[in-house]
Amino acid sequence: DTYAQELDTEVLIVGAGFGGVYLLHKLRELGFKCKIFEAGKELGGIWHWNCYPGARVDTQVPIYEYSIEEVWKDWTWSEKYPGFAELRKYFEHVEKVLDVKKDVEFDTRVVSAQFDKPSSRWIVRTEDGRTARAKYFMLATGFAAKRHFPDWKGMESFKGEIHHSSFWPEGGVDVRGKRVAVVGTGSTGVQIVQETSKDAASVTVFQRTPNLALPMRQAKLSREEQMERKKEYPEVFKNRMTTFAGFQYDFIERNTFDDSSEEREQFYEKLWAAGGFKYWLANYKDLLFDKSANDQAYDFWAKKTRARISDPVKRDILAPLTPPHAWGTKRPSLEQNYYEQLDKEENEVVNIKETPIEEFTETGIRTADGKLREFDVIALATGFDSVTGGMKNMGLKDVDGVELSEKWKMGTWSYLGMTCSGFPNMFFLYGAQGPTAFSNGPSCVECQGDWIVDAMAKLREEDIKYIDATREAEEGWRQKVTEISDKTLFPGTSSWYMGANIPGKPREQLNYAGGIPLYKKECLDSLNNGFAGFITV
Ligand code: NA7
Repeated sequence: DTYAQELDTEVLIVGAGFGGVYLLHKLRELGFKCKIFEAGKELGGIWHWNCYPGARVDTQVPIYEYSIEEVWKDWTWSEKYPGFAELRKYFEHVEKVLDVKKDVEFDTRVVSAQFDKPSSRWIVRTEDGRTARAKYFMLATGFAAKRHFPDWKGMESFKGEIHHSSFWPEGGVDVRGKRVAVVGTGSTGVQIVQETSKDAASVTVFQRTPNLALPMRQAKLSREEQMERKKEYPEVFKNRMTTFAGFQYDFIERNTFDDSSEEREQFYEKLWAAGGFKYWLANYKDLLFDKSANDQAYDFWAKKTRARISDPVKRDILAPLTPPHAWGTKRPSLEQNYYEQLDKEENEVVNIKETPIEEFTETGIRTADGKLREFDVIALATGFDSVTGGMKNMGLKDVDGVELSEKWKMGTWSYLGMTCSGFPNMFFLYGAQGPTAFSNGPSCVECQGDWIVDAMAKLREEDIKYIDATREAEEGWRQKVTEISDKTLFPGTSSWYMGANIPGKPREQLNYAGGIPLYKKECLDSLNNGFAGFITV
C-alpha cells in the first residue's frame, strides 16, 4: 500500500518522550532518516499523559533536562521541581529548537512488529491498520506505559467520578467541597493527596504501604540566577554521568558505623535540611546494602516524620516505629506538606493492610470491617505494570514468531538492557535491565541513547545488515543484573522495581543496580570489542 511505501524509513522510533526525541535528534544529526510513532497527541511522554492534580517531577532541574546546548542555553524554569504544565512548555521549547514534530506521527499506536530476515526490515503495524517498514526499530516507551487497575468488585458501579492518575481528564476535576478518595500511596498518590486537600471537603487515603517520603523543599527560581549559572552547565551534565543515579550528588565514601552516633545524627540532619533525594542518594554508601545501617536511616526518618503528625493513629499508620521495609528500597516520594495535610481533622488515612478494600459501591468504598465510606471523586493512584508492561503489550514478535510477552513470561531477558536476542536491529531505552528506575530519566536516556547512536554509526561504517544479541549474552546479562541486585537490600522488598506490584508477575530485579558509570562501561566494552555479545550479519 502507499502508506507502507511512504513509511519505508531507516529508523522507526516508538514514543515521543525524553527518550524518543533524544534518539530522533541525535540520529538525524548523523544523517539517518527517522520517524517517531507516538500514541498520544503531543511530545512529552509521561508529561503529556500526566495531568493529575499536583503532578510534578521529583528530580530537580537542571539535572532533569536535556544536556543539548541549543535546548538549555535560553531555557529557564520557574521552580526547582517543575510541574507538568511547565514540563509541557519545555517540550514546546524543544520543538521550537529541534524541529521534532515534522518527523512524528501522533495518534499512532503500535500493535505488532516483527523483523523480516529476507528483506532485513522491521514490519510494524498500527492500531488504525497502517503498516510501516524500517531497518531499525527503537522503543522509547518509558517504564510506565501500561497502567495498573486492580479489579475490585463493583468498581464500575461507582456513580461519582473515578480516574486513574495517568488518565486524568485534561482540564482537571473540580474537587472544591467534594469528598475525595485516593487509593495508593506511591509518588502519584502523595502528590494527589497534598494537592486536592487544599480544596476538597475531605481527603481519604487508602494506604497499603506507607510512602517513606522525603521533604521536597521546593523553591522558586529566577531567570537571572539561572542564566548566571549556565556557564557551569556543561560541567553539571558531564558530572551527572559520573554518579550512581545520574544526579549531581552521590553516596559518600563512608559507611554508617564509621561515624559516631552524634556525627551520624549531624550528617543526617544536613541531608535532611538540604531536601530532595539527598537523604537517599547522598547518604552513607552502605545505606542500601546493610540492614542495620538502613535501620539507622529509618529511625531518623521516622523521628522526623512522626514529629509532624499530631494524631497518634495517623502517626502510626503513616510513619510506624518499625520499618515496613528497608528504607529507600521503594522509591521515596518528595512531599510538600503531605503529612500536615493528612493530619488535618477532615482527612483520614485507612490502613488497608489491616482492613483491605472489599468492594466499590455506587457511593463509595467498603473495607473488610464492613465500613462504607462515601465519596464524590475517587483517584486510583495504583501505579503501572512498570518497566516491562509497555513492551510486553505491543505485539512484538521475535524472528520465529514468538511474542515478547511469551519470552518474558517467566522472567526478563535482555542484553545490556537495550536489546533482545531474536529481535535483530531492535533497541530500547529506559526499560528492563537498564539503570531505568535507579536513575534520573534524562541521564539514563542520554547514556543509552548515546550508546545506540554510536552503535548505529559503527553499523553503517562496517556495512552490517543487522545485529542480534546472542542467547548466551542475554543469560550473562540477566545473571549480572541479578547478582548486583542480590548484594543490595532491594530484593527483600515487594516493590515495582522487583515486579512485585502486579499479581502473577515474576519476582525479579527489573533494573540494573550497578549505577550509571559501571553500566556505561559494560556497554562500551561490547561496542569497542567488535560488538561482543552480538552476532553481526
Ligand atoms: P507506584 O509507586 O507503583 O504506587 C502505587 C500505589 O498503589 C502503591 O502505594 C501500592 O501499594 C498501591 N496499590 C497498587 N495496587 C494496589 C492494590 N491492589 N490494593 C491497594 N493498593 C494498591 O505508582 P505511582 O504512580 O505512584 O508512581 C510510579 C512511578 O512513576 C514513581 O515511582 C515515579 O518514579 C514515577 P503498595 O506499595 O504496593 O503496597
